[in-house]
Order: sequence, then structure tokens, then C-alpha cells
Amino acid sequence: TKPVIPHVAILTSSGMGHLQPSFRLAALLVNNNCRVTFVTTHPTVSLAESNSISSFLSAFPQIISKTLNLLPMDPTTTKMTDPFFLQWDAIRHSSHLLSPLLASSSPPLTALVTDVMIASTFVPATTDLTLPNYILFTSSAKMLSFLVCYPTILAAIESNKKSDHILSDATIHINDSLIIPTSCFPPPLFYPKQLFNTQFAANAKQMMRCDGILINSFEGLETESLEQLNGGNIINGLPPVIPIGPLSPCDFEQGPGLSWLDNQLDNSVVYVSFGSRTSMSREQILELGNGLLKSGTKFLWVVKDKKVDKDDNGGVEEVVGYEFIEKVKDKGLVVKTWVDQIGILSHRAVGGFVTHCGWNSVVEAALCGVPMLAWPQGSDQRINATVVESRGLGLWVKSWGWSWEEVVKAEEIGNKIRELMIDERFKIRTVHVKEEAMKADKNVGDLIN
Ligand code: BUP
Repeated sequence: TKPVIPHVAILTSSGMGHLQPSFRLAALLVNNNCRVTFVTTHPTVSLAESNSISSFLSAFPQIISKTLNLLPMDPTTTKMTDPFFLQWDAIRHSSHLLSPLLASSSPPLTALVTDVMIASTFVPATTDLTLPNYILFTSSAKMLSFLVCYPTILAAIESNKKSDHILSDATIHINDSLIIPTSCFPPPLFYPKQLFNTQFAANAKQMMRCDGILINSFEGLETESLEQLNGGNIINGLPPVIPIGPLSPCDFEQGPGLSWLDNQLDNSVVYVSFGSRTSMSREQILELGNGLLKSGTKFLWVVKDKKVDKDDNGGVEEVVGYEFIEKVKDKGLVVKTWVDQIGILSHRAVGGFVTHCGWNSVVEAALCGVPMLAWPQGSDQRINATVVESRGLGLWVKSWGWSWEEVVKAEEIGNKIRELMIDERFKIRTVHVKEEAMKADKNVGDLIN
């Protein structure tokens, strides 16, 4: 019989936190002699997405590119306003277009990988593609533990009944060794009958039906959570959870480099970024700026006051103030553009990272051995911060609220940044986890054999 050439289709969703791991997975497969068809959706929400898709496809001409043209949606039919959530919904509503798009793939497809946020729609069963289906989970194994139990939790909330998972309003009981405070999740997750919740639960249910869950994590970072998931201790019948992290960055992600950073001393700079879709209030930006000055640490700060970059036309001075830029001349660099984050984190001058704990950022910091000051702002970020804290990879001040809550004052921010930069324990732990990261196996064998 003719040997089967592995040919994997990857279907992405929206947001850089989802695209970036999809690119890196595609690169990993290509490097393992696998054909890849990469399906992107059109239009994209942000410029960062469209720019990075173009760079990725130019860097990998051997990858077959397909575009799923999204059907127009009427945003007034849903109460959701977040453009990224709306995009996930639009992708779901265009799901029937996937089968015709992939039908004539040559050589024939051998597997389909679907991003978790659209998992419920794009399974072979619903798309006529009778292929093994893997789900790319873009958050932590700890978040996955919660997600797979979420349908039961939501059903109990919606029917006002008791559930084994709900011990009290304050905690979620996953099992006896995993009890998570409800304060770790955005409150709307526990409101009944919301579109986002229903879809979140549907994606979770799909986890149980797929052939495997690919996760950008590794044993050295999330030993217990991975063991519990694969040992049947979280939920019975979960397909294998396959750690493929830390996903290595691709060459095309490299930026031009920052000469300012090259001129700084080793481990002297704190890098500050809250990811690609977290905007901060002007009031908090002001306090953070002053906090950075008070810390006495040199800093590289990626500032963002709009959720979507397309809405962001002003210069950095308009956000932080001309006076601030003047004041920080020798102390820091403030930018408002897309930066090469992995290039920055791996730069010898960077010794700390103030992060919102988007999972990609946490894994990248772990890969580069950079201690973190966790300042989660929404979604899965508090759960991810618990991983940072429990692994000893940095600090988390739990009283610092969600982005819509109380403003954190400059003095406190400055003190914590100083603590992050001088505490040797974080450096020792991060160096250890970095070594584990370098050794981690990336088990894509299941996908391509
Ligand atoms: Br901003 C920014 N450069 O300037 P997360 C981000 N990134 O390379 P998010 C850059 O985008 P979700 C920039 O390295 C990471 O790979 C960064 O993902 C990269 O956060 C990715 O950290 C951002 O998961 O996504 O954007 O909030 O909400 O899905 O976690």
C-alpha cells in the first residue's frame, strides 16, 4: 500500500493569542515532514492579525493557504460587544463553508486541528469531513481542568440545582486536590443564559469527543495539572491531553531589534505588556507610568488603550502625555506598536516582565527564564497567574483587581516591580523551568503518524 503522507489542516480563530500558537504549531508540523493546509478567516479583527498572517504565509511558501470568507453577521442579534467574541460567533455561523473549502485537498487530509474557541462547530461530524479531529487549546492545563467541568457547572447554575463542583459561591471544586476560588474567573461566567457561556460550554463538551487536545504547556511547568488530566482525575473519558509546548517562535516573528535595549545592563530592564487585546484606562496608565518611575528600574513599556489596533490612530505621547515622555528619556522606552516580544524576553538586558498572564506570554517568559509580576486583567488570566505563583516564577498581588475594578496606585506598583527585580528566588526558579522547557518533548507524533 502507498504510504500516507500526513497532511494536517489547521483552522484558526481570531486574536493573536490564538493565531500565534497556530503559526508555531504549523511550523512544527512542517519541520516534521508534514503537509499543512492553513485556514484563516476573512476579514480579520485586527491589523496585527492580518499583518502576521501575511508574514507567516510568505515565510512558509510550502504551506497551502485557504481563506474562509465569513458570512456577514448582524451584531445587534447578540448582546456581546467584544469584537473578538463576535468574530468567533461569525466563524461558527460560517462553519458549513469549511467542507467545500477542504474537499479537494491534495494529498487528502489526514487530520484537522481546530482552535478551541470554535471547537464546537468545526468537528468532522458536523462538517462532513471524516477526519481525526484535534483541538488546539491555547491556555493552561489548569484552565483546561476548569473548562472540561464547566458544562456541569453551568447546567447546575442554570437549573438552580446543586452540583458536586459547586461547594459554595466562593469556590469551584474540581476534585479534592483542585479547588479554585470563583474570584479567579470573570463573574459573567457564572451568570445563567449568556451566549458566551453557552458557547464556552459547547466548546468544552466537544473536548470530550475529539481525538486529542494539543496544549501549549509542558511537564516542567504544569506537572500536576497534566498528570491529573491524563490520569482521569478531572473528568472521565477525556481524550489524551498532548503537551506540545513550549511552542518555539518562528524566524518570521523576529523584529528589527531595539538599540535602546542593547545599551542597557544585563537583567536591568523590566518589560511591561498586557497582550494584544487588553486595553487599560487612562487613569491606570497614568498610575502605571508613575509606578515605573518610582520603581527606579529601567523599563520597556508597550502601552495600549484600545482593544483593537485598527481603532488606535494616536501617538504614544497622546496616551501617556508629552510630559511623561520627556521625564522618562533616560529611564525607559514607551511604545505603542507591535513588538517582537520573544526577542525582548530573550534579550540579556530584560530581567522582569509585568504581564497580564495571557497564556502565550506566560509560556514565553518561562521559555526565556524571565520572572513575572502577574497582573491579570480578564478571561483565563487569573488562573494562569496561579500557575506563575505556584511555580515560584514571580509575584501575584491578588488584591489588584480586574481591569474594570479599582485603579492600582503608583507607589504600590513601584514597590512590587522593585521586589520582582531584586528577589533572587524568582530568578533561580525561572532558570530551572527554562531548563525544563528546553528539554520538553513536543509530541506531535500522534498527529502525523
Ligand atoms: Br502586544 C504583543 N508582540 O507587541 P497572549 C503581543 N505579542 O509578539 P493575548 C507580540 O502575541 P489571549 C506584541 O508574544 C504572544 O505570543 C506575544 O498572546 C505576542 O495574550 C501573543 O499572551 C499574545 O496569550 O491573547 O493577546 O491577550 O487573550 O488569547 O490570551
